[in-house]
Amino acid sequence: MEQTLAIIKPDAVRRNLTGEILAMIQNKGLKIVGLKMISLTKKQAEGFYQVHKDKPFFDSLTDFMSSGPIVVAVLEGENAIERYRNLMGATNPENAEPGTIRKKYALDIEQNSVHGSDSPENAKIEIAYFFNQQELVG
Ligand code: IDP
Ligand code: MG
Repeated sequence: MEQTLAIIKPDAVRRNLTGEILAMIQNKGLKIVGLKMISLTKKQAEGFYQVHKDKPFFDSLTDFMSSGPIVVAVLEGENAIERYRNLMGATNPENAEPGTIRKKYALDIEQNSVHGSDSPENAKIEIAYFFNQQELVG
């Protein structure tokens, strides 16, 4: 069993897509074992996206991620990281496959509706950024 961190980003929460995106996740057989809605400060968004701090889009990305509520979820299942990345689709929605969340809902390469961890190491770090053990069901 593997766990991964999913985020429904402000562009999607704002458009009332939370339920539809969670349904797409559950329909793929991924189990939600942690879930909450929060608002990130600019500093918290910068902390989460530290790996991108030298990218030209860092300031704009962290403004966007702190522009409104997000929904953070921990997903569990066999091969959950890769399965959820496949469901999300490519970073740029223009390159995303039909049937993916980003193809369906993303507005552009930045406001692309969802986040997902990209490796077991990062999943652990990202889950711990938002959840303590008591907030995850067994
Ligand atoms: P990922 O979310 O598919 O893993 P990353 O390369 O890790 O993509 O980038 C993190 C986030 O930064 C993306 O989801 C997107 O919101 C934003 N981003 C990535 N590349 C660009 C870009 O070229 N311009 C603007 N925003 C970008
Ligand atoms: Mg990434």
